[in-house]
Parts: sequence; C-alpha cells; structure tokens
Amino acid sequence: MGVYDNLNIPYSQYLDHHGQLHETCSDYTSDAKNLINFYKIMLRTRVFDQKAINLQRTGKLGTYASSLGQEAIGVALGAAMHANDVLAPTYRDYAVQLSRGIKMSDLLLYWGGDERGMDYEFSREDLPICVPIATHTCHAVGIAYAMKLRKQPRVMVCIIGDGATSKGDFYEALNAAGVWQLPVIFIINNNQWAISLPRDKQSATKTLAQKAVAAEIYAEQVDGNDVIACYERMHEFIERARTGGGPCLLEAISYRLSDHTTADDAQRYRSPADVEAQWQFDPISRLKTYLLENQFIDAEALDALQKQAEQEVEEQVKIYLNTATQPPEAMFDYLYETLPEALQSQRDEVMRKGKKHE
Ligand SMILES: Cc1ncc(C[n+]2csc(CCOP(=O)(O)OP(=O)(O)O)c2C)c(N)n1
Ligand SMILES: [Mg+2]
Repeated sequence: MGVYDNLNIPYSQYLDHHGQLHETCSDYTSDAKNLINFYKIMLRTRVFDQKAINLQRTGKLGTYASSLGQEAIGVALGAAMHANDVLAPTYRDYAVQLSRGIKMSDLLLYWGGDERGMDYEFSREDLPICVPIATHTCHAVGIAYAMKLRKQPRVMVCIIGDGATSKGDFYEALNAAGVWQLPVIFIINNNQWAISLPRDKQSATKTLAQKAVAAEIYAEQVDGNDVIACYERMHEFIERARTGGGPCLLEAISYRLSDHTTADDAQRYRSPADVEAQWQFDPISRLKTYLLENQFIDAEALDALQKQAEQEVEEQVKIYLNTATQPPEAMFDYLYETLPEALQSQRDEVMRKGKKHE
C-alpha cells in the first residue's frame, strides 16, 4: 500500500493499441484531414530520425538523441499549440519542432555541432534544445511570468523527461508556477528510462503527475502512444491556461524504443525482448490501423506519404551537408557582446593555429 494511493490522477486513452477507439472524439480529431496530418508528421519525424542515426554512424553528424516511439506526444502538442505560444523543448522533441515549422536541416546543423541550427527561421521565439536536464523548467516559468505580466493570451509549454522530474529545478518551477498561477503547461515524456535508470528506480511516487499536487497544480496522465488522447488533453490544458486557468501538468506515458543516444548501447541494461514487446504499442502503427479500418486513407496514399517523407528528408540532408562550416574562431563570437580578455587571447591562438595549418 502506498501512502498516497487515494490520489485521483485521471488517465486518458482514446485509441487502444489495436487501433480501436473507446471515447468520443472532438470535432478536431473526428476530422480525417487532421488525423492524416498527425500521421504525416509522425512519419516525417521517424524517417528523419533514422536518417540522422545513419548520418551519425557514417561520421556525418555528432551524437544524436532519437525520438523513436515518442512521436505522438510531439505531434499532438504541435497541433494543440498556437503559433505564437512558446515551446521549451528537450533534445528529443523533433516531432513538435517539425510541427512548429522548424526545419530538419536546422536540427541536423545543431547535432552537427553548429549552433546556427538553433537560429530557427520559424517559431523564432521557441527556446533552443535544452540538453541540461530540467533547467529549462525555470526558464519556462520566467517566460510564462512575462506573458502574464504583459496580459498576452499566450501559453508557455515545457517538455521534460521522467528523469528530469527528480531535479530541484523542476520542483522550483512547479512551485512558482502554482503560486503565481502562470500560463505554463508542463509535459512529461515518461519514456520509462533516464539513460540506464528505469522509471521505478527514479521515483517512489505511483505517478510522476502527482508531483504537481504539492504545488496545487492540476495534473493528469495520458497514453503517450495515443496521438488522439494526447491532442485532446493538451488542447484542453493549453486553452485553459490561455484563458487564465493557470498551470497544468500532463504525464504522457511512452517508451523509448531506441538507445538513449547514439553514444549509448541499451542492450547493456535492458533486454531486446523487453524492447520488442513494446513495439505493439507503437503510436504510428496504431493510428495507421485506425485510419485504414475507417477508410480515412488507403494503402496507396499511405505509400505516397512514406515516399514524400523520404524525399523531404533527403533534400534536407543535402541542405545540411552543403552548409559551409563556420571557422573555428566562431565559437568565441556569439556568447558575449564584448569578449573577455582571457577568451580574446584564446581566440587569437585559434586564429594563429588556423593560419599555420593553411
Ligand atoms: C543537469 C544534467 N545532469 C545530467 C545530465 C546527463 N543526462 C543526459 S540525459 C540524462 C537522462 C535524462 O532522462 P529523462 O529526463 O528521462 O529524459 P530522456 O533522455 O529519457 O528523454 C542525463 C542524466 C544532463 N544532461 N544534465
Ligand atoms: Mg526518460
């Protein structure tokens, strides 16, 4: 018996893993066009992801964090957010970033070690990818505070992992968001792993969502492999925050089907059979079954979407590979308005060494 077994944290699932619908959809998710769009972006994300891993394996990209199996969360979020809302993403949130118009070539540039990749052409106010765990929860709260102060009808959305909910920053952010009633939504992508640490060794709480209770923040869980349920709950939470309803937290339960990053070998700490068993919950096949069974799409159109995604990824990779690299001294040039003396001498040295190699 847990101490807080009687906490009521609602859980939603619309589409089960056999592609069967158990709840009534809103007008938005009843519309086949919107569901096909969900499918399309999930597919684009997955094709992009596999290509990025291949690029890393062939020495054309740095370390890369895969989003395999977690595409539904981001695609739903991308549809639920307004263009002028602001996103604070982590390092595997490509699905929502692509939904918000961020280019694949920019994401590749970033993982290729070039910070210009975070100078997005669209959604320019979205934060750059946050690699330090949970630090962006506090940034999100600051931005939400500014939105409230300026009386803007905008919402701040912050995504974190299950492991990140153990960080002090997260609790500080929740506390401030709760007491100031800020327009911020916290989305936890509970993919069951924090590198090699499983969820049950991460936190003693029955749910991660209930961590919001102490901050008096409303929280729910959702099936993170069900793009329809994710969209319905996110849409409601975001619109509530937009109209002065304050912060909310949604724990989306997913599974990291890939290694943590390309620098990891997950076979060292979890069995391939366990991972294989999780494929039955794959968010893309689930939606595909639903679309086909309801004749919202046919096999031929699905094939065309696959080809389109592959073509787009190839084009974006070309743009990335054809982008001229920055000179080494560029790493000094964007952190400070005026470079501190100590760094100036390092910059000079890099320039001198560069000349010697020419
Ligand atoms: C402050 C900080 N501490 C440690 C790390 C090293 N680190 C990188 S990813 C990770 C695990 C994060 O797990 P989770 O929050 O569940 O996110 P996931 O990678 O599963 O999406 C850790 C500890 C880091 N990036 N930042
Ligand atoms: Mg995790």
